[in-house]
Amino acid sequence: MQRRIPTDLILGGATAAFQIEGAAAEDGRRPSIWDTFARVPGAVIDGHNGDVACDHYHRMPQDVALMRELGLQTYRFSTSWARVRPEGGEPNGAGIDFYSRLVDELLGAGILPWLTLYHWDLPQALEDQGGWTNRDTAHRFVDYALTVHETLGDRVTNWTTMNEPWCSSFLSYTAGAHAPGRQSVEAGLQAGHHLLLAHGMAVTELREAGAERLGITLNFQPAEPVDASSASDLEAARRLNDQYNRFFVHPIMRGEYPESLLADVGHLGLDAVVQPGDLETIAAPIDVLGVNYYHDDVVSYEPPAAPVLQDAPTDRPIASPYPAAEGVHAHPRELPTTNMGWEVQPAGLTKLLRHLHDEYTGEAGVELWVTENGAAYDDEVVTDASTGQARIHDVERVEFLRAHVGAVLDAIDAGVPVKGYMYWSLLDNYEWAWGYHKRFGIVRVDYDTQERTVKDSGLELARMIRERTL
Ligand code: GBH
Repeated sequence: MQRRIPTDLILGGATAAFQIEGAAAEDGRRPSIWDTFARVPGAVIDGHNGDVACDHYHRMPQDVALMRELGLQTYRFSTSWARVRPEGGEPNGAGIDFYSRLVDELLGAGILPWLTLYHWDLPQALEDQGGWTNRDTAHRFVDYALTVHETLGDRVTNWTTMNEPWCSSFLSYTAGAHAPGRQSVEAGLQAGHHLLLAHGMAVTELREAGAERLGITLNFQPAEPVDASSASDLEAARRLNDQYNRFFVHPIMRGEYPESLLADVGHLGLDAVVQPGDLETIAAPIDVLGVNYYHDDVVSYEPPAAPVLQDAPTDRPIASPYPAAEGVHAHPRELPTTNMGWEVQPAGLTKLLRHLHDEYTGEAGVELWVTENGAAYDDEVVTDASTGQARIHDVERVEFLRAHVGAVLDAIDAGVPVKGYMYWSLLDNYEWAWGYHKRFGIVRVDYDTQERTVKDSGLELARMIRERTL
């Protein structure tokens, strides 16, 4: 049966600065922690780095023209702190100018700019002073946010402080899987709290500076017990949900860390880092909660500790990102998986949106937007016999996209007013520790020629936007 896509559901695509821009040393940009990390032997598969990436920095007008051709309604991108305040200190006009031109191009193409200030690329100079374990970094973040707002505030209405602070803290400072590659439970907890603080302070200051709509994007990976009658399985799901899914949303929406979470990790370094007034700052009212959803999990508790990150890209040892939940073990289900090994479970998205609406955003009047959802597949380029043109029949991604937009429609039908859906990603790009090996794009990038080819999934998203049907 054909379904209608409501006209007020905004559809688009997402990217992030480090993953697409390249031009790592141009116009005053200085290294970020990802430039450094990519050069640590074994940190990133095949030592891939972001020096060139999709060369978007030089091809931005063409890329926006492509978005216009697809009819995207919104484009979610991030600004690079290492361009705007290269050492974390003085602003750099040339760096800011790039985003000013990008915003002009987008507005000229009738595309709503959706700006994220921090998508993991901390200036290395700030990491050298402790990075997110240092409370001062939160203040530097506010300086940076205000600089971007000064230039773009007249044209950008949607401001997202952070993308997935769980990744910038626990995956980066505790597991060591992401930059800066530290492996300390205490550092992860400090980073988590300081990211929250930076978010709250920036929301307050940006609001005062006149920013219209403010929010944050969080990643959710809801956990359910393998056996709901098993006390240890229930406890496993509870721990994972606290540490992964509630660590950020709960203080932002409720002004406190969940008590059960504090019981797990408070004594490991979280209690020590929270100062009076912090939680009030963190709970500064927001307008939008961005939801990134890839998959959910079914878990059990199995001592001795089983590693949670089983799909590490290299041989470099990676620690558990879940302090006090090391024995939590995810169980594969009978579900199709993507090229990342992630299970495809669209129903989990509907459930998550309903949960967030009921638990947090509904009564607070905070809008829900799906700011990321997507899949990596091994795409094959074929040549169309009649036209001689390159084609990418990414059947699985088309299915993935359709199923997840359908899951959003299910949530809307259930009374959750979801406002938008951004597919991750517009372009194939630098997939962090997996380098260029994983392709999430609805547009293929040939990394030898930098040629872009719209995949069937891109054509399908364009069709959905045009015809408003699923
Ligand atoms: C997003 O992160 C990022 O925002 C984006 O930059 C990235 O390119 C995109 O997704 C695709 O990866 O089950 O223990 O192995 C995704 C967040 C966090 C989702 C880790 C999968 C697996 C943890 N990811 N999670 S585990």
